[in-house]
Amino acid sequence: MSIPDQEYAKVIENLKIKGNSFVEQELDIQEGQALNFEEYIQKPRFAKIKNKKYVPVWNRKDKYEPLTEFQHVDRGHFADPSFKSLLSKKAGTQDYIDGVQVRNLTPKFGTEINGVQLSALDDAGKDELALYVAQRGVVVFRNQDLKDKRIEQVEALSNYFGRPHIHPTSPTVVGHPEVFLVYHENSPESAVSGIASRSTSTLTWHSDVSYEKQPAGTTFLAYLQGPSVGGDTLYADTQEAYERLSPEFCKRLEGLEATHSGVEQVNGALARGGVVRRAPTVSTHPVVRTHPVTKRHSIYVNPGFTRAIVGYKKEESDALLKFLYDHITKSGDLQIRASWEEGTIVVWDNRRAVHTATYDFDDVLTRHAFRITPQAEKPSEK
Ligand SMILES: O=C(O)CCC(=O)C(=O)O
Ligand SMILES: [Fe+2]
Repeated sequence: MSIPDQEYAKVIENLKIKGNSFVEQELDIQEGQALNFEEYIQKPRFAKIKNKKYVPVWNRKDKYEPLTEFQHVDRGHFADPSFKSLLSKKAGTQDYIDGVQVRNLTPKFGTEINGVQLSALDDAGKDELALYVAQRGVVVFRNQDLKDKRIEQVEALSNYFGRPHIHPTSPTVVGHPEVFLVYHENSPESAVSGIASRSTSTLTWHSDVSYEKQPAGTTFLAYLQGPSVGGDTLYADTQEAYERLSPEFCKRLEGLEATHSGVEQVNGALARGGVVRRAPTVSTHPVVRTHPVTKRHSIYVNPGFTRAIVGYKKEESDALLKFLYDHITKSGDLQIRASWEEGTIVVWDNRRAVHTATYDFDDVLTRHAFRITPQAEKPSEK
């Protein structure tokens, strides 16, 4: 169900009334004559940003129609499971060539790789990446040069794995709305102290854009700068979480569906005078989904966007979701934490891994990363 047009018009009207409390007028990059990106990136607000190509923009003029359905064929289907293009195994052996280091972070979930350059992968390597990430859930690649390449190359990578998603509310890169930015700066709105004053924890577990009809699949987050320590991203394995449930409990979940909502995210953007590019969506997805390539099941609910179990009374829905969230987010033995360095790219499969940023660092810092978010198939239980 998407929000009807009249509702959307009200939302936009509200935005105009609220004005620009957080995103000042000068941050509106207009098309054509008003665009002067050179001046914009020199603003004192952005002085601490190292990679000016990725300076955040919030363009109020960007408006998009509701997303349409498309057919997704996962690249993992085409992969050579020996991973010889991705990991450059020596012909006929299980050994990696010199310089490629592969270290599993836990037995079943998460791997760190050094010595593979994602920007240089050929199509066979990219297909293997899709499969490898599906099999490991999260893969941390160090020393990546993608941030120094043309943004067109970043977009092409996104396009390869699915349909690049344009986020309804997050900052983007001028001229490249498919590039999603994580941007934390020392402003009252984003300060860690602000978050900490509202909540005892800064964690916000979610699977990216699960409110879309076809949510994210193989997803990349590339780090540009941030604290020397802290700001790790936590990931939890919802496939392992499913496999730990009793057969009786799995039967209870069979056939259940849940609603996922993007409305609150849009309302949050409106409340701070932010950008809304598209009317928010609410989708219904199975509680257990099957990965199209690995055929493994995972629990597809998350505290960030899931709202209710379809057909359950409120108390029943709240109780079941609370159990599933606790099981996933409090089981440290199915989680990893990814630490970041300039040039780290983490690739994860949003069908399997839920994640959260951590705001445990000094709030005077700029934390800056870009994400590409290819949309995948409509979640399906079978
Ligand atoms: O900032 C982070 O650590 C993660 C942000 C996030 O949730 C994302 O990029 O999908
Ligand atoms: Fe996320």
